[in-house]
Amino acid sequence: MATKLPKAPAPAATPSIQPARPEDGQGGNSVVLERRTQKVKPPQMYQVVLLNDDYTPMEFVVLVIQEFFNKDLETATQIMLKIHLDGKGVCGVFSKDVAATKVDQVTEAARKNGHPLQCICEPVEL
Ligand code: TYC
Repeated sequence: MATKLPKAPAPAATPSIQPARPEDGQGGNSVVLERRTQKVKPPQMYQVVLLNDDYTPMEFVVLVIQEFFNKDLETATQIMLKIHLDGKGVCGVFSKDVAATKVDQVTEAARKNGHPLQCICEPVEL
């Protein structure tokens, strides 16, 4: 049975044989690397946002921000107060999967403790 060789990775730029241009100053063929425009874009990122409400205790929101978004007490308190005053605030920016997991974790912790705290994720505008 014939064994398959692994495929070599595609080159970033494909050399092509071009006829020599007069300004090359050489008679033979020259190898030209074609430039390709970069096709790989950075992935869309998502911000996890907490919404204000009138019932969730401030202390609980601070704990949630510390626990799930790895913020120290001072930063968590600042974010909580921003949410309290502005109606919402960003707790962190993540890939889509991680952001969705944070939303689930925060929502579950809030419901388990009987709080109506709302957590959403939204794409980060470029
Ligand atoms: N507004 C709440 C209160 O006065 C505190 C609060 C802050 C609730 C942030 C939710 O995302 C929130 N107890």
